[in-house]
Amino acid sequence: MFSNAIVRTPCKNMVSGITTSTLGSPNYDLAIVQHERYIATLESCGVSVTVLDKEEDYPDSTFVEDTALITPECAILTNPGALSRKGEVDSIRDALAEHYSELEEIKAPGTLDAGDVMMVANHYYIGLSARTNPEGAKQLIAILEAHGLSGSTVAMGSILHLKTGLSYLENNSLIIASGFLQEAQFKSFDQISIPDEESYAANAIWVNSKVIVAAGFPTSQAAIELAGHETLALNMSEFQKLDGGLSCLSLRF
Ligand code: CIR
Repeated sequence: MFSNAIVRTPCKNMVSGITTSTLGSPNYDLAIVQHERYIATLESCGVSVTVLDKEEDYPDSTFVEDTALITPECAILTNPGALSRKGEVDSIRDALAEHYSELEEIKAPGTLDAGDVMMVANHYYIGLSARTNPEGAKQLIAILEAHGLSGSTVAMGSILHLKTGLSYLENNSLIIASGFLQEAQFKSFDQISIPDEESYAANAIWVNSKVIVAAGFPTSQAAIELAGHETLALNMSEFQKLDGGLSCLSLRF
């Protein structure tokens, strides 16, 4: 169960955020409305949400998930793979210091975006992406093992982050995009397969027995419900324009 979440209000400079999408520039006012609904939905699931001030120096700073990995045993600050995002970690350090007396850290030359890390009970799957390098993954596995946890790496194709294509919904239930269907590490999960034309729907979040999904992907939402999950759908259009999904917008613990 999650009691807390940390989010950050999008900054106006989000329009200069990193993206590979061809969906156009985000509408800032609409992004703020979507972000407020995201917060309200987390709160409706019983989560207390800390909202950090926007940081105009960091266009992608609303995607707080990438800056830290929070486990039940420890919190780990990352060294984000994109140069323009490294400075986002400083204020997350301050926010997490209120909850954790000791913070672990991924250090250069290791890089890691926590969007590449998927927690399944005590095990952490780490995607080797353009943002997360083998050294970053190695450091993370060493930190996890020091705290009685474990990690393994996952080869990735062209998607941004591991959790762009995978979402764990507890009780062995796994949303999976087609690019991961052949991966041996995921064969034993109860898979909810996402059609390629709805690939954005592969990023969803389990929050206290509800699953928050992106609105507008009816086949995927129906498949998630058929697997026994109660869904809450949110319009994410302005964050999708920056390659960001539901998980990216919060740190949940
Ligand atoms: C980036 O490219 O870093 C941002 N525009 C999107 C980050 C999305 N975060 C995530 O998937 N965890």
